[in-house]
Amino acid sequence: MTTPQRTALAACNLCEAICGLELTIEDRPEGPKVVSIRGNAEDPLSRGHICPKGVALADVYDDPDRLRRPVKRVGDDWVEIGWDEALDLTADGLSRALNEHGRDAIGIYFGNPNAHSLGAQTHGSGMIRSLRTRNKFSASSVDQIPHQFVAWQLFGHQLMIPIADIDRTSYFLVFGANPMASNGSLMTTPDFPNRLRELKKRGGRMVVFDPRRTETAKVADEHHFVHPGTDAVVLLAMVHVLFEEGLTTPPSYVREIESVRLAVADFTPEYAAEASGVPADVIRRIARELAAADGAAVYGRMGLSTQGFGSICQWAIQCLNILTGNFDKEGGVLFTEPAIDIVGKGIIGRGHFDIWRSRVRQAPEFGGELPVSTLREEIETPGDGQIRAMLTVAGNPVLSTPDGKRLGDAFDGLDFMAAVDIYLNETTRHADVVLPPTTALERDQYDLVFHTFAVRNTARFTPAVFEKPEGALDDWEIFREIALRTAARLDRKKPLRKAVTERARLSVSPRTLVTGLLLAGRRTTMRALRATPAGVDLGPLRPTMPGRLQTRDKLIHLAPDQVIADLPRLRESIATPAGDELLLIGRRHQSDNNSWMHNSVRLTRGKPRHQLLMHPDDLEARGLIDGTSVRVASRVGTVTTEVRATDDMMPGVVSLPHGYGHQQDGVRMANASKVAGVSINDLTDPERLDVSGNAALNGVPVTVVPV
Ligand SMILES: Nc1nc2c(c(=O)[nH]1)N[C@H]1C(S)=C(S)[C@@H](COP(=O)(O)OP(=O)(O)OC[C@H]3O[C@@H](n4cnc5c(=O)[nH]c(N)nc54)[C@H](O)[C@@H]3O)O[C@H]1N2
Ligand SMILES: Nc1nc2c(c(=O)[nH]1)N[C@H]1C(S)=C(S)[C@@H](COP(=O)(O)OP(=O)(O)OC[C@H]3O[C@@H](n4cnc5c(=O)[nH]c(N)nc54)[C@H](O)[C@@H]3O)O[C@H]1N2
Ligand code: SF4
Ligand SMILES: [Mo]
Repeated sequence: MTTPQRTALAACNLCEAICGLELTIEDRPEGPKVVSIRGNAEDPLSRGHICPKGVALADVYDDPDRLRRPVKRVGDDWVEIGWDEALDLTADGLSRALNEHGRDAIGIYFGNPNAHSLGAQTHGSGMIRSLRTRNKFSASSVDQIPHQFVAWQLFGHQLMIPIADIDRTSYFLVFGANPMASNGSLMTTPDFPNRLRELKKRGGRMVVFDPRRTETAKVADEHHFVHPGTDAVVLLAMVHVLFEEGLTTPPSYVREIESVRLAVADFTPEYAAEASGVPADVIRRIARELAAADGAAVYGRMGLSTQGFGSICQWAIQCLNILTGNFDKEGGVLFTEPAIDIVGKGIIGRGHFDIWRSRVRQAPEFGGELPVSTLREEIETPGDGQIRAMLTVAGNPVLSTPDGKRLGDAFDGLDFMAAVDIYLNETTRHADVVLPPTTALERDQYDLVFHTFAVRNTARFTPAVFEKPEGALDDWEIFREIALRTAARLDRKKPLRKAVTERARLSVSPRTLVTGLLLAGRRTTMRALRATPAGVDLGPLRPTMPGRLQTRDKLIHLAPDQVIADLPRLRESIATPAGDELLLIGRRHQSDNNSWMHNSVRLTRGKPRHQLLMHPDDLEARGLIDGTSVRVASRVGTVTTEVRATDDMMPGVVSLPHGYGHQQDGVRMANASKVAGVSINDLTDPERLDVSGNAALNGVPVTVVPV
């Protein structure tokens, strides 16, 4: 007898592409089983796209390693406990730190999957605020803070990030991004391969700058190697050429153009060529092509934002878009008009900078967060304001932030640590209690974040595919309970009436909130979205300037002080010779998902991909042999791993993926021994920061020697 099958629509929450999926489900006696997953061709944004990770979404749901009930640490063991006990333990630990040591005694780290969960978006910031601390950290400062820092200064809001109009552009200039593997970031572009094919069919071109000949570089019309960390001078030299050759056509609402001209005056193509390895004539030609193209978009991502000059890079990119007349133009870069407008409606604040600083290093906050590179010293350095208790939510900073392993050691010195997470991993294993929420298929999803960064305006509400298992909690319910139970234990209790309104506010479900926000936005309704579960198409990106600008005078001031002031540091860094060290950069693979999908057997099958990639000439110069073990050392640490020779690497540059280096001790991962590799973040350096406070994960000087 065959088990009856049914289909259900789901939204993939594993990367920024937010693909629509169609699941085939068998309702077996022991419970529902997803038997296959494919892309939903009806989805107006993802158009049927799916990648290997999307297929593995069901593995998370089924994974025996995944936590389904809270656990607490008893000696070296983990014991399952009930929710009440777990939430009380958490509130006890957090409130004790607050009561005994003051408001900054709690440290909070929010990881990447929070951006992909509706409940985390609607209720996360409420919980964080209730804990009052200034010691707030997140994965943003190992990721995209330079984009936000520049958007805040140029456009008046940290999330006003111009999106490349990939579906209509005729010239796509890409620095330090690998959308063929990542499916785009701060540019939600599901089905990038087909979108690129269409671009080429229109006669368009893609040009890529990357120190590795990546999957994206290989399908580009043109690829140029660039020395890690020197993109800023290449971009500024392109701006220089625009002025030199009279190619600037900025819109009327842009000011301070003369200041930009002066700032880039000595960044000549010849100077840039010497620093970056990109020939001066290439820099000149591309600047001219940008100005001449009928719709060109300049885009730079992780390779640019996580280097020492991420903010200068992101600023220079916007200068190129704006000065060539490609800003707010079809085929250039445009702002989205999402059905729920988190920018225009002020749901997320504009941003601010340096209103306070970290206690030990005096690093400025951005948007209320401190650089995660300063977290360890805030835990380890005694004194007023020292972090005594930690709460991590959907993050694995031991593998994902600089000098991560030592951060893990620091966690062991805390009075208390709680983690909201679905796995016992390198980070959560240091906690006293772990609280696992429901996962993607068990909760409603509306993407508040990534519709804002998508290459087309669409809206989609996906109800939970599976009912919440008996006794399980969604992340927003966990946040509500942590907030309320901790508040109830504080020495100076809030008046009761306030606690009641607080409970009421935190008890409104994400679905209800979305319904209200859609009404206010007037572009579509929950009813319409329920009737069209594949998603509603709201059309291509449109010009919205200057009306949508969030700057107070509705003008763009193109020469922001905080970025211009960093130019001397750039010049100095270029003057310093690199010696005979190699520069380490990161990479992503299509079948890896930051640090957390390695429990999936289907994603970890096949050839190992953890190796250090190195150019054959660099191997030879060191007497190294392809495939053997090497010792890689930086200022911060040393790791031993295998080296793989490939001329896809620029000579002088080596690459390791992040999210590897799983610890077998205390981590629940049946697959752990099958996933080789080391953590790149045992080499990256918490002292290397961009002016925005973002970590400079790329371009780390290392030496490589035989073992
Ligand atoms: N060297 C180097 N370092 C990097 C990068 C790099 O390119 N190079 N990339 C950086 C970038 S861009 C990012 S975004 C960060 C990511 O850094 P993090 O956000 O710190 O780490 P993730 O690997 O995304 O870990 C996600 C965690 O969330 C848990 N999780 C998954 N789903 C859920 C859920 O629904 N709810 C809850 N509560 N938990 C869940 C997983 O078990 C895992 O522990 O890494 C950064 N680190
Ligand atoms: N399959 C998969 N997809 C993902 C993720 C994943 O883990 N796996 N993670 C998601 C997340 S959280 C993010 S933030 C996005 C990131 O999306 P992308 O930014 O597209 O992804 P990366 O692979 O980090 O690309 C960075 C590129 O920069 C290059 N690079 C390094 N240093 C430099 C430099 O100094 N200059 C230049 N020009 N290039 C440099 C690297 O070689 C690499 O090709 O991907 C998302 N999508
Ligand atoms: S590209 Fe893959 S991981 Fe990203 S949303 Fe689509 S299916 Fe999920
Ligand atoms: Mo990221």
